[in-house]
Amino acid sequence: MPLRGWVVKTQVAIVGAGPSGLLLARLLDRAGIRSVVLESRTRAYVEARIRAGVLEEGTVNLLREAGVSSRLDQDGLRHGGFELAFANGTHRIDIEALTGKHVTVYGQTEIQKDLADAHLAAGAQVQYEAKQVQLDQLTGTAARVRYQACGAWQELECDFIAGCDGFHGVSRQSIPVERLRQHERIYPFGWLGLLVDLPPVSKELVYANHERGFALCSMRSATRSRYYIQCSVEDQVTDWPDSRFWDEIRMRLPEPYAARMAIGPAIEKSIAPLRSFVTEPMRYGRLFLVGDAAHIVPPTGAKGLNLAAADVRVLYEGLAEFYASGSQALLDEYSSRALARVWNATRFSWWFTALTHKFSDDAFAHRLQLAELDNLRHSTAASQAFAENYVGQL
Ligand code: RFL
Ligand code: PHB
Repeated sequence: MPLRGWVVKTQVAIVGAGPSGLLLARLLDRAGIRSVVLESRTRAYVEARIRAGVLEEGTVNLLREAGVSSRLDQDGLRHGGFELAFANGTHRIDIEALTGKHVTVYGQTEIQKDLADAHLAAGAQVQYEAKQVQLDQLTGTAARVRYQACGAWQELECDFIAGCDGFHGVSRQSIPVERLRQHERIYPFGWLGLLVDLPPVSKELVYANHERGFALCSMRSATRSRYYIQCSVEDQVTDWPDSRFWDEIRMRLPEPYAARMAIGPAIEKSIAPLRSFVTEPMRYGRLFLVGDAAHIVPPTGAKGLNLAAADVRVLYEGLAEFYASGSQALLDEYSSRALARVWNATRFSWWFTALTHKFSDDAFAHRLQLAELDNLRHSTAASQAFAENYVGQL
């Protein structure tokens, strides 16, 4: 039976040290608001996960406000457009000309390291390997968080809990089911991702619609490429030796791209299922759900991390106002403000996935996709709507 430790008082308990948890912790710390971050995994595990790569301007601005952008400002790649590949050709969406905005390519793993380094440098800590996290008294006068660390039970008493613990975390599950509405779409395929230390096939991202399935050419730097192909949900990584991956992705790209693609041994390969998922509301008493704990979008629109950062901004503004003036007005608006953006990104990610992926062998459905893609060549209005959604709202 583990020993029982002291009860520690803090203002905000943050569950999860992914990008949303650490970003919130940095912003609160700079505003003089005390927090404790609990993470169930080790720092090395959290930093090894290869995930997002495309940041909206609003996300970059928030990372700047949090004081963690020096490497991002130096190494982030500014992208003013991307390519759509279909019917053996390409069409460029010039997001900069269409919206006046751009996106930044910078890996989530790097953001994760920048945030953790900045947190440590500020003298703050993350409790890694916190086990059996339990949330309690969420509608009482103070919330409680119990967890095991270093062989003992620990307890936090706090004003608020930020549930930043991702889709499989404990926070959402701590809310009585009858108090939540959950909306879900599971897609009948996954993404097989491969990371390789070779220059990307193109200076910009290439999203490909092909009758064999979707493919995406992305990157992390001028010498590191990130590629994805649509695969079956039943597939295992072992079904996809590197040679099969390279053969398949080249078949799904227009000839000139396939011909010049540099191929080599993968340094990481993984399969992610695709889902759309939204929880409403995103608050229960003193608990606020943030990022993937509240919502998941398919990665096609590159919105997951950007939505997580947008939630953090709204929650941070509410907490800052509360601790400055005692007013809960902004905190009371957290769920509705966050959900407006979440539903728009859910709509866009679903639409972009439907436009580019193979759902069945139905040739009619594929012809409709090609007609909609072709319409982007001719319609500035359609291209502009696409570009506005891709760069996101500020
Ligand atoms: P995370 O990153 O899942 O972090 C949650 C953290 O909580 C910890 N945890 C717990 N801690 C304590 N107690 C518990 N009981 C806990 N349970 C879990 C976990 O260990 C973890 O450290 O959620 P967060 O912070 O909300 O961040 C969300 C983003 O990670 C996610 O939305 C993006 O990665 C999604 N995503 C993309 N987003 C973009 O904006 N642009 C992209 O280009 C993009 N590409 C992607 C993606 C996600 C992908 N996969 C693998 C799902 C590409 C892929 C392939
Ligand atoms: C990535 O580089 O991981 C990436 C880029 C764009 C997307 C999704 C993922 O739409």
